[in-house]
Amino acid sequence: MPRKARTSSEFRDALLKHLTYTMGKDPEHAQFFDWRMALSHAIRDRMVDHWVASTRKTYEQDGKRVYYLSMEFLIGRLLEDGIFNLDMVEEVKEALDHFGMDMRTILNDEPDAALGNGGLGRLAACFLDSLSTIGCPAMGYGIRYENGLFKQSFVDGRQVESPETWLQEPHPWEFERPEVRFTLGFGGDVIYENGKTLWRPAELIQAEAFDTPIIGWQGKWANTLRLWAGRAVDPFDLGLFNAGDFAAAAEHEALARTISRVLYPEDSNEAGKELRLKQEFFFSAASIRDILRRFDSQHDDIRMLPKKVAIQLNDTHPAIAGPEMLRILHDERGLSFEDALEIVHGCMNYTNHTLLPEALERWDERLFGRLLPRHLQIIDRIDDAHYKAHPHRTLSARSDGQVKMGELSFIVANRVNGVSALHTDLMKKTVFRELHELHPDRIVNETNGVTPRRWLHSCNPGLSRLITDTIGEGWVDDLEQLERLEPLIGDKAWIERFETVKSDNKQALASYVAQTHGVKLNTEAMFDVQIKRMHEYKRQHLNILEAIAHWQEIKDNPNGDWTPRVKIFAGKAAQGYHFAKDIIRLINDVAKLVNADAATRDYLQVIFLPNYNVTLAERLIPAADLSEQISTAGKEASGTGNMKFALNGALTVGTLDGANVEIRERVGPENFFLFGMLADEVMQRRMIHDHAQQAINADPRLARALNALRDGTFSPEDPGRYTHIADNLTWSDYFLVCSDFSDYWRAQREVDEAYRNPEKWAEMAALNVARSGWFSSDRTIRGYMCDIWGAESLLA
Ligand code: 26V
Repeated sequence: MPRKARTSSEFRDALLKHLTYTMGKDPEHAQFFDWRMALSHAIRDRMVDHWVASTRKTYEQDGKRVYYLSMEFLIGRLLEDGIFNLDMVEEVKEALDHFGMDMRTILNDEPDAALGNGGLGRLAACFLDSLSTIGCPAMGYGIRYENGLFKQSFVDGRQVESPETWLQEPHPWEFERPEVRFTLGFGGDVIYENGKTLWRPAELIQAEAFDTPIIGWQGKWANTLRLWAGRAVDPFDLGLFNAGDFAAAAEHEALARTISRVLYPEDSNEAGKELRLKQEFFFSAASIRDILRRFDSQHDDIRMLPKKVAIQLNDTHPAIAGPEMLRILHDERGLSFEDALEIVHGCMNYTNHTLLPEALERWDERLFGRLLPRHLQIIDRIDDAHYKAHPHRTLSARSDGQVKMGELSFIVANRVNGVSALHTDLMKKTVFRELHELHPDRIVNETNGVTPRRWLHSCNPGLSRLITDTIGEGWVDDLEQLERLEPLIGDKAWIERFETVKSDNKQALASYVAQTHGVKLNTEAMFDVQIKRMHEYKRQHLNILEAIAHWQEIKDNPNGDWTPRVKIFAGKAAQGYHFAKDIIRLINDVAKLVNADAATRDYLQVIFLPNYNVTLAERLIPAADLSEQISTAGKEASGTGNMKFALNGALTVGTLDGANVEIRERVGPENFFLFGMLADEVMQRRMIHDHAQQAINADPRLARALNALRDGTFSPEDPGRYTHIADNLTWSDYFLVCSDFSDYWRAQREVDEAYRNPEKWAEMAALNVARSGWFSSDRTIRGYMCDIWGAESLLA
């Protein structure tokens, strides 16, 4: 029998076996869910073989291991990812065909693992993929949230949140590890006993491990994502139960579970803050214990730790890991404070992901001291040691009644990195200016990247096929090979195939939108896409204001020669961020009016798709013509969506912010629509007290669009609904929407002009693809391995 035929019948048998013995169903009665679970288990079996082999090799080689501590891992769906990474697409299709099942339907049955908010969490997921593809021995540590990021729907155009319940049905990818449990404490006292300082926590809780295998490209290596779940030390108080207090008897259990219940509870009230700090300590402390336990199982000299362990703090959320490790080494293991600090410093590194002042973590020292009294003392000693080494400066982690997690992370870390060239530069000049002067070699840059497996090969099979037909398959784990497409771009037949891929992807998106939302999109029009979290600095309101002005102009001259556009938005707003929620509502109200306008609807459509998540991004990005990356310069640390769009052949309209700067450099300024002030111009502009009014006075289009917000054009039933947005933009406009409006308008008209020449547009788009290879997260991870971790691949 030929090999292929045998393997596919083997896989078919494996699938049937799981349907029968794992799910307890026969093919006649199985539902989609049963098929998906059976398929997931059959794929998982294949992963486990690689996983066990990788783990064994890691122990044998005893090289340096990397531990990536992150409060968020936005991994999305895993089944399709697994099938693609194991290169089993054809085999799976055949096996499902045999049983009369459609692969797409089965894959679409899987819920997203939405264990993250946005960029930071998705980056962590791309990094896991790259670490496994490269064969770097690594482990991700995070929290197994029972409820991931909320679901978003719209009622009368307004965002409504509902809980996300991905764990209500069995999750086939994780292995519960009841034997891996650590008991952790909160509160209590610090006591001094026989010359030793010891922490006696008042409240105890357990962290239980759940492991998910993370398979790399072609299954050559697999690492582990270990997520911690909260468990009660003593789940049930029989004494209370017998005394008749049934609620109190189970209270322990409920409290313990709360800790891993929700992703980022609201940060605006004291109770919420306390729970978040508890979550941070909970997963950091469990991870540190696990790391030390693993090290101890193979070594007996703790001084070797920095040679064997590199820990990466994904933002400051796990920063408490530093003081906790110090506490264990000093208080529990008896090392001198100085030696312990040196060891911790040798292991820890910190990535900063934002310069926004409101997002820099700071804890009230009373709250901090109440939950973690010993850690507060240790932070003081870290400050003292730092001051002793640099006596002429008073830079401390604890000051003004607060514990500053950014400063703490910087002082403890061996390396500190930013996530794009511009952001790293601004870090040195702004938030960490003084610390950078003291430690000029500590800050390094590692520009973000995205995994080409998920963000091209699997989400855009048409383009993937065209690329593979042209240059072979090597690009999937060596993305800079995309350069080899460049000579083909002048080839008419090739560029036509490239155009066909994009138009098929647009068609597919349009059918999906028609089916799910009942809106018919004009696929001849340019698909102009802005998808990301809702935030004033990301300026979705700049985009919609330009759309309003454009609509007004088309209405003035409905027989003009307009370039048709479909403006697509998606993104969630934080529950308590009312201004961002009002921008969503505004976009929905504009969509309602504009899409119903017979005079303009052939030229302009607007749609806001609900519940943006990884899966929706995978549908939208391959279908985009234009990528909106329009943040106020200096505010977006990097962006990673910007890279995904360029890689999938969308052109960017954007500011010189974050990684846009590097994207433009690489794809060529002639293939990028630039507008807006530069980061330093932004700072200058803010000094002008009436910058917004000046901009409005100078641009009648902007004035007219703002008037439409004020006069109730988009909310006739409630004319005052958007006055506050117009007022905000007129009187304060911190993010300089008005000041950048005219130049944005100019860039958008250039976009229109360029789109009218389809051949030229396709060439520019194809150049974006060919020149985006550097934005692979494989390149980013190699940078971390070399500049930060000193880790090596274990693949031959
Ligand atoms: C901060 C806060 C503070 C207020 C309470 C809730 C909350 C939640 C998360 C954060 C940190 C957000 C940091 C973040 O996601 N940064 C993004 O990181 C991406 C990966 O490096 C980068 O591409 C984006 O530009 C950056 O915004």
